[in-house]
Formats: sequence, structure tokens, C-alpha cells
Amino acid sequence: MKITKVLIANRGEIAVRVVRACREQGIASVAVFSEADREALHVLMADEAYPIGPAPATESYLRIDRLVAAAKAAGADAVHPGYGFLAENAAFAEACAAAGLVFVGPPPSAIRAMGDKTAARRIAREMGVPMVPGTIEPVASDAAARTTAAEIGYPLMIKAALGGGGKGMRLVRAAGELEGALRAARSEAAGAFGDSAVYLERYVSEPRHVEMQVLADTHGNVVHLGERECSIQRRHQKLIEESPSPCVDPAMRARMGEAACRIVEAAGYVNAGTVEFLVDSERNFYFLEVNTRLQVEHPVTELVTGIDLVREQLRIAAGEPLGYTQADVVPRGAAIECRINAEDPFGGWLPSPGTITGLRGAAGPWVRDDSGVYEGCAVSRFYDTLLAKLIVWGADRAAAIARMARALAEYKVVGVRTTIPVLAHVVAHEDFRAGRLSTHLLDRILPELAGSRGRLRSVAIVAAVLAEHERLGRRTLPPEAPSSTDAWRAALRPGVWGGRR
Ligand code: MV4
Repeated sequence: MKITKVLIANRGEIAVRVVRACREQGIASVAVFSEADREALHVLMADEAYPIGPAPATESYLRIDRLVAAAKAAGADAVHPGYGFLAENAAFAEACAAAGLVFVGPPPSAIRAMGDKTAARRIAREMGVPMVPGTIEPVASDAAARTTAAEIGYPLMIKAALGGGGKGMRLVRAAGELEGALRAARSEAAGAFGDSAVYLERYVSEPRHVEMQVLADTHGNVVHLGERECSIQRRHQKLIEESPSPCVDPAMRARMGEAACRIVEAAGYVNAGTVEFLVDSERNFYFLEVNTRLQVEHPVTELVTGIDLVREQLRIAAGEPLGYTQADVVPRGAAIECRINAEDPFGGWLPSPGTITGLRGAAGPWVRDDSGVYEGCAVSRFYDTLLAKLIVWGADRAAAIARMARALAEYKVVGVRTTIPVLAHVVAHEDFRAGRLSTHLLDRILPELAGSRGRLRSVAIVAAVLAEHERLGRRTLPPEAPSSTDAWRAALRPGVWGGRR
């Protein structure tokens, strides 16, 4: 089945990413937009764009009926869901199919099966994939939970069966806390996922989060594209991701990759997917869950494998075979991604909406700027805060880190606050550079940064005063003869002291 026109049921950088893949393949792209996104970048970049409702996502980007209607009106033959919004919604995939639209993602049955984390655990067990000790069915009652918890041992985690990504998780340190934690977890799960089912897992202390990218086509071919390390997180929001993981060697990669492929095959999975693992301090890995979507951090995998994941998603959805085997996937070098969010890391990480009055992205060799914004555009308070992803490649991890530090220093955003200063600080930190990535790295180094911020502000004020002084034509430097480079620079800068001569 040939795909000629794709409706992108998303916004921001990922919608832009999909438009680009479509254009490179000669496929027409259709954007959708809420009232807050009339002039958003994805709308300007797509071939066509359709309004789908008011700013709140529940009235626009989450409206299955309006998205399907827009796709039909535009004459699209396929729908790409991006990530977030309806990307892992089986009912959306079904609605697309019912309307004769190819859903660029896994079959609804696989989305549904992997959405239930206990069902995914049952598959992992059948396949002999190691996982954190715990239950493979939701806990039936408090009494049953008490017995099972004693077997698993404390501390343990209560997780929502339909949760994932850290939502609806609770740590239980001792038996005395179990009942209260169960009640809280159940009601949280019911509120967030419409289902109060929870399961138990032994607590893995200071784990790393390592995930395997997989691709599966409709002809039964399954390959993995290696891992991504996502341990630099804050409240389950990833800030920095990289591939390969500093803690994974080729033998471990082969074992994890094979485990990931076995799970995906057993689940009847097709398209791009991610199998998440926890890795403990002894480098044992444990299956966690399957994400049935393209992930935010997919570009690091693209840069080390040379495989365009969105192109592969579209080819797979069109029924084409992968055309290569596991042996053909050879990772090369190292890639790092930093998430540039419109958040104020010095102000409780609150969202920082507003107008981007000044913007200069990073560029240069082996630097990729997957941005969803432009200078002059508005950053809405209605959606997630991701503005752009800065991704770099280097021949090895050290080269990639040096390049990321360079690229972050080039990146300037004026008008909204961003995570850039924190990213720059982490990338410069000796623990990060040594590959000592723990969940707690961020908590440990943030106070250092907050301390230096007062001094940075003072320097900024002095610099601003001096700049104004110069602009008014007054000298700020001793009246020495300028060097030849000073004179050359000054000639190019009107208003600066050398410029008056
Ligand atoms: C865990 C865990 C410890 N033990 N499960 C967080 C994200 C979600 N996908 C799973 N998560 C965790 N699950 C057990 N049995 C600790 C975390 C966790 C975490 C894991 C990797 C990297 C950062 C993390 C931050 C908080 C919690």
C-alpha cells in the first residue's frame, strides 16, 4: 500500500520532524492546529493545515473525531501520531483503521497489550527475559498483597497496571506502610488511568534507565538498534539521553537487544517501539515496560545507526520489508541529546510561557537542532514545555560531550527561561563526563548551580551597564591603542568605541 499523504496528529518539534521525513520521501504532509497554534512552526512547515479546535488539548489534539475528520477532508491516506497525545491510544489506532487510514504505529492489539504492564510482564516471563521480581497479575486484595509483598521483600514498589513512565508509582519501605500506600496508589491509578489495578515489584536502588530501540515489519523481521541511556531525569522527565550507554558493552547489548526482540515478537508488535530496562549497580538488566511509540529521544539512535526512524515507520506502515538484518545494524560513535524546555530551573522548574523575542540555535558539524519554535513565535502554556532538542554526534563519548558543550554555548533563547544553563552544567560535570550517571546526579549538582547564579546575575548587570555606556559613545576601556584585531572587530560593530573613528 502506497502512502502519499500523511496527517500528523501532533504539534511542536515532533510534528516538524515528521513533516521533514515526509518531504524527503515525496509524501505530502498535513498539519493540524489548535487555536493557540495558528502560527506554530509545524503549521508553517507542512503542505496543508487544518484547525481542530480550542487551545486545551482535550478539545483539539486529543479529539479523535476531529483528527479523523481532518484526515478525511485532506485526502490523507495515513496518520502519524508522534509521541504523547494519542500516540499510545488503541482506540485512536482503531478509529483510523475504521476510516480507511493507515495508522503509522503498532496494531491496536499490541498497543492495548503493552499498555497493561502486567500483561507485558507475563510475556517477558514466557520469553525468559529477566525482570524485576514481583507480580505478573494485578494484586487482588490487601490480604493477597501482604502475602506477596512478604515474598518479594521490602523495600518494594507499587505500580499502576496501566501506568508507565513513573506515573502512579509508590515506594513502600516496610510492611507497616503497605496498606496506606496501596490505597493511595489505587486511587491515584483510578484517577489517572481509569483503572485502579496495581502490581508489585521489588525496589531496585539507584537504577539506571536503559532502553532498546526496536523495529518490526509486517513480514516478521525484527531488529534492535541498540540502547539509549536515559538516567539524567528529574521527576521522571528526561533531560539528557545518549547512545550508546556508558554502562553497556557489546555482549550486554547483544543480550538486551535479543531480549527486546523476543518480547516484541511475542507481542505481535509491528513498527518502531522501545523496550525499557532497569540496570542495577552490578549491571544486571531487568525488563520494565514497552513503549509503543516513537520516543522523544529517538534521534540519538538515528545518529549512531544512520537509520532514519520516521522513514522506517512510514515504510513499515506501507507494508514494505525492513530490507536489512541485525548484522547490518552497526552502531558508530556516540550521540547525546539535550532537551531545551521553556522552564525556569531556578524558579521551581515552573513552565515559562511567553514570546521568544530572540533565538539563535546551534549549528556546525555534527550538530542537529530539532526545534519546534522560531524567533517571534509564542510559547503556549497549554502544552508541554519542550521547545527543541539539541542532538550531537562525536566519534566517541568524549568528543560528543565536548561538542554538546560547544553547541549549548551557542544556543541563545531570549524571552522565555530555559533549561540550557542546567544542561550546560551537567555536561561540564566530572561525574557526567566519567559516565557516572545516577538518578541522583541532578539533585546533587543543582544546588551548586543555584549558588553560582547570583554571581552570574551580578556579572550580567555590570555587562549591561557597560554596554549601555559604550552605546552612548563613552569609553569603558583605558585609552590605549587598540590591537589590530580590536580595530577590526570595532569596525564591524557600530556604536562601540572604535566605531566612532
Ligand atoms: C523502578 C525503580 C526502582 N525499582 N522500579 C522510573 C521511571 C519508570 N519507567 C520506572 N522508574 C523506576 N522504576 C523498581 N522496581 C526506580 C525507578 C526510577 C528511575 C529509574 C531509572 C532512572 C531514573 C529513575 C527515577 C525515579 C525512579
